[in-house]
Amino acid sequence: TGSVVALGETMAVLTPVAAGRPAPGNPLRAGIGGAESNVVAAATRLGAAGTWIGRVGDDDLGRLVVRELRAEGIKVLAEVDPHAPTGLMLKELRVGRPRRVRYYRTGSAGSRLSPADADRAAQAIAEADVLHLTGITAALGPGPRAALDRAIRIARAGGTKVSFDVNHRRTLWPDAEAAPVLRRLASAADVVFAGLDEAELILGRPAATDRPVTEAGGELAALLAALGPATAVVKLGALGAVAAHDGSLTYAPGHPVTVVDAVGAGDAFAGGYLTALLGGSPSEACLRTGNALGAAVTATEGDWEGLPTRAELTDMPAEDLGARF
Ligand code: KDG
Repeated sequence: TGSVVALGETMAVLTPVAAGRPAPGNPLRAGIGGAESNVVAAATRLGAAGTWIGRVGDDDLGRLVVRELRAEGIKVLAEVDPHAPTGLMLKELRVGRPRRVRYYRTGSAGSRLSPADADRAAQAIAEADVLHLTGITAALGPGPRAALDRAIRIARAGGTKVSFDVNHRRTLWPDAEAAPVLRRLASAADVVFAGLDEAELILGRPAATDRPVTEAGGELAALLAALGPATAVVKLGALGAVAAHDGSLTYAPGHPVTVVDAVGAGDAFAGGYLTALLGGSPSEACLRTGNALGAAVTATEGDWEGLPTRAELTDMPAEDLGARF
């Protein structure tokens, strides 16, 4: 059912075992996370062939990243950088507040991505059905930004579709600097994913407030598609998502779940959507698969660990998801 390759930074993630600050009595659990590899993990669990291209340090955290991704059946094309450490992310688990992340990634191996990283993986990019990229890589600096451009060029030459998730990270760069770069990358993609606020940012206009958010989101999706992508998806969180595709709009509602950890939900959505798209599913089924995966990850701890396998997804009809978690 198709193949997905992604290029980006994957970091080690430290999560306090219990809610509250890290403390001697509240140890940190080590895991991994990265928007691009989260998407590949989602696709791989649904049966697609997945490849991750990135850089890690010559350290235990880098080995953790590589091992975890390989354990998921993902092909890892990682350059081990002897001059920079693997990036790190700390999850803040405060009682009664949504999960937040704090980055320790300045000067990390992943932030030293460059066009050479795309070149060394050129064959994997050219042979895949979809290349998935995100705005996080663009936020990491000029080298990673150039890596995105090179990867897109290789994909184009090889007939590989380009998927781009805006994934704007305000803690990495300000809106004014990000907007034109994200807009350019979205325009170059075949499939683009954006949250409502991200669509507003790159389109430079607010969503209409005088009609239901599903309609306002549909308008922004159509405007995003007008930038160039054949498919533009605007995610509406718990309300679901709307896609502009081939000149028509499709909406699929989300699933009410108890929120445990919403980080990674957008990646799960994108991975689900892309895998369904590769399987030839119509727009509405792609949205439903995306919504189901987003709900599963939201209802479980971790950025990607709660992703369902194909069998689990089949076992839990989308309509039942809300009741099951
Ligand atoms: O999309 C979820 C990501 O936020 C997380 O897994 C880590 O890639 C990440 C980032 O840069 O925030």
